Amino acid sequence: MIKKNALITGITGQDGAWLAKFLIKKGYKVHGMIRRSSSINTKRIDDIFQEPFIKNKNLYLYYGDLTDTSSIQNIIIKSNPDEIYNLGAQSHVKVSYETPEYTTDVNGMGTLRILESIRNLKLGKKVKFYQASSSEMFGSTKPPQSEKSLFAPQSPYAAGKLYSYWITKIYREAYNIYASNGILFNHESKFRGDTFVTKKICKSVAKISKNKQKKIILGNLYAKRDWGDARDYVEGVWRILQYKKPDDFVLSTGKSFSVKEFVEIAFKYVGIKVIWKGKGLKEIGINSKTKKVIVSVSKLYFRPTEVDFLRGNSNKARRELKWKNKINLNKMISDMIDFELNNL
Ligand code: NAP
Ligand code: F7E
Repeated sequence: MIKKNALITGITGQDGAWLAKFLIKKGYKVHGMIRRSSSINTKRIDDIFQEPFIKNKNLYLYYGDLTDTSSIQNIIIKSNPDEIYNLGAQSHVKVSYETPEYTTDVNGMGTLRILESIRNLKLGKKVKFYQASSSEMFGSTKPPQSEKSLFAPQSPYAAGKLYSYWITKIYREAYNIYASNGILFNHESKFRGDTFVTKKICKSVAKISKNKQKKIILGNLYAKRDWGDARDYVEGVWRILQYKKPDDFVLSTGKSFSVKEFVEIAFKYVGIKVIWKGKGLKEIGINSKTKKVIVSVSKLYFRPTEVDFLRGNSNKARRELKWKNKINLNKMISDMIDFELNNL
């Protein structure tokens, strides 16, 4: 049987790594775009890495960048993909305020560059394209947010993603390209980047429980997010490209928790109960047994504009794709903390 070729941008990131492993298990040949970095950035895919000269390889890596059209075209030609998953992005919302132009170039124009390459190379009939759209595009729109909700982006990150969402739809309709958006709500795992709130909390909780760190300093404790597990979500991403026609789908759990509730669940897992005192920047979390301060708040981690409340409605994906999330929040958090404890 001829193996399908999948090209993944962002293969070194959280979702790229999980998706690559998932597709290889499904029998795909996976091709990934990686960026040159002064320090090695492939740790999440080291377990599936294969030397360049081995026979019957199922993982191929190419240097490229979403800001570099020629590299995108060359990688598409070399990898001859049946499916392209565009997961590459400057994905940190807070950082997008500090690098708005770069973030827009990668997250917005990067998508256009791939779609234009598909069009110029006349691959419209052959290749399926997936765009990693985000619940951040809903911004201040009231929950639950679904495919039918209004978009009201609140950050340069979200605005760039919204451009990509629309250009994906436009190329689908204008040029008859199989191009779909997955509008994914937050999803986490042991592979999450260190500066996202869930990873930061789980890593700190593990260290605090072993007396290797005193406290966690956080920003807005009251933002609510619909957190799912990345392992479930990459399966949904694949299902989106197996659907009978190109379309847009929300993937979410339908449950929402505040950052503060996440902190409480994480500490509970290592046997620590948090008692809260104070308000605003003076709010602190205290270890009920030792009476030591283990959580505090700093304005350093607040954003110029915040998305207060995200909770998705993924009925369409559940009905049409037969997708469901299997890993609940407690299991996801305990897996993330166990990973950090093992690392200590
Ligand atoms: P991530 O861990 O930050 O990974 C981002 C990936 O993009 C990394 O491989 C990174 O490479 C690569 N990248 C960054 N800039 C690039 C550039 N200029 N050219 C080529 N590649 C570049 O993000 P993630 O959590 O896996 O998310 C995957 C995608 O889904 C992103 O597009 C994100 O915006 C979107 N999304 C994520 C979530 C979520 O909750 N995780 C929800 C909705 C949408 P390096 O390793 O070299 O930095
Ligand atoms: O923040 C609050 C922060 O950075 C979550 C990306 O994958 O999901 C992610 O974006 C919430 C926000 O993720 C800290 O203000 C409090 O309200 O983990 P985060 P995000 O901004 O929701 C979406 C769907 C994406 O598409 C993005 O690519 O937590 N928060 N204190 C904090 N956040 C961080 N990072 N650090 C804190 O100390």
